[in-house]
Amino acid sequence: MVEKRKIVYLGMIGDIMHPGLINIINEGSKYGDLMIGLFTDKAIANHRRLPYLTYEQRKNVIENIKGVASIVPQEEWSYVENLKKYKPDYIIHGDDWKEGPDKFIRDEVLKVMAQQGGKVIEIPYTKGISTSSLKAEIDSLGVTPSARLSSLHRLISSKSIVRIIESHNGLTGLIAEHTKVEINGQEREFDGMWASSLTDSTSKGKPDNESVDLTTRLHDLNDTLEVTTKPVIFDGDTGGRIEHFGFTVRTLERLGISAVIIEDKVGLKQNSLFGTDAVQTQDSIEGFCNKIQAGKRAQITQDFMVIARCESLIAGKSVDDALERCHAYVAAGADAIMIHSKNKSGEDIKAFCTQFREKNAFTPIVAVPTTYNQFTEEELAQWGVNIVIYANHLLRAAYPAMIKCAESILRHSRCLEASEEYCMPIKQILNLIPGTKKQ
Ligand code: SPV
Ligand code: MG
Repeated sequence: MVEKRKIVYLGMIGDIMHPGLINIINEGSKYGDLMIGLFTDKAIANHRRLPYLTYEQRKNVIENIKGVASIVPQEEWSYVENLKKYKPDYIIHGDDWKEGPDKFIRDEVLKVMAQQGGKVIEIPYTKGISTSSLKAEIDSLGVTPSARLSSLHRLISSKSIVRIIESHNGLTGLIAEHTKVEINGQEREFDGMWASSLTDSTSKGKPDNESVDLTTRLHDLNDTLEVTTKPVIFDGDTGGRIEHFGFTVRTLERLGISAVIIEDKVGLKQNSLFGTDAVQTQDSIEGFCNKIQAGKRAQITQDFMVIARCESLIAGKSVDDALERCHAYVAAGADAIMIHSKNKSGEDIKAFCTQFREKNAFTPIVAVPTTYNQFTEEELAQWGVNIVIYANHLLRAAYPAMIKCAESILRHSRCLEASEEYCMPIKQILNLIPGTKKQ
């Protein structure tokens, strides 16, 4: 009787191939038929930045590597589901998972393999080359406008909720790009940036009423683009005159911006969070649909998104009014909708999302929980929200800190106290910006 060949399982992202990975493939294939568990974008998205290549592109590369017998999708970051499904005789992995954020993954694997009578093979980590060091080098080159532009679409389809934070200059761009926390062994970071009209205007000492013109805002957005690779959603205010909106869309696409959000208001725009305290006029459904269509007609890439923002709840109108408008905006071609409210309870947003989803299962919903900030991303995702925007927090955090520092200098007629209490050390600021120091 011919003995059945053993199955050897190797989990892989397979985005950047290098000799260390080829070494594991070679070693693994010595034990039997090597089955690659190829991580899907969805499996990766909550733990790491999305790969440069799509799943299909990665699959195409890996199935052509000598020693690979088969490829199966690994839909979760955890190996457990696939190990139970395919019951491999061996699993092979680099020994670098013994420490750091992947340690809990290893513990799970050891347990399941022991239960199923399989073996875990750990291959010494190949020194001097790793995916993360190659990735850091690629990232330091930046990103092309088209790769940045299309990345928002991929994030929406692979994450339960996409996490966006405002950036109004290069420094806040760096914060949005690089800030990470580790929670229960998982890395968490922001997925992209919001070019907010409120923070763009406020940081110039101007009101948020479209008095800072588009050219100026785009010029300054370049500072964020220069130092980041993540997608940007542009706050397009009302979108301006219908005749101008198509030009705005083309300009944004050329810069590699992924989406513009325009709000259904006309006339002098004021910030939404004034609610009914400011005179603000909503556009007619027909008028706003025409503007959406003008934007969609103008775009030249496939992936750029025109997102329609509904201000009914801000204007004190009903959830039904918002629903009627948003369904019409989607029918006119909006790629996503943003529903806004300044109500602290969040009940109106929850009711809107739930009812919107009854009729429309897929069109992405964007929420800006500035006032109803008690809800977690997980809760918003349960309501049906796909993108959460933290719209003004970096600027709101910086301003009070700067005021305290300025007051302290005035109070003490010197800067000793301010430096000690409110300032980062000089050494830290000198080294804050990557590439400052000459080697
Ligand atoms: C912005 O950030 O400029 C926005 C969101 O449009 S809000 O300020 O809440 O209107
Ligand atoms: Mg705005």
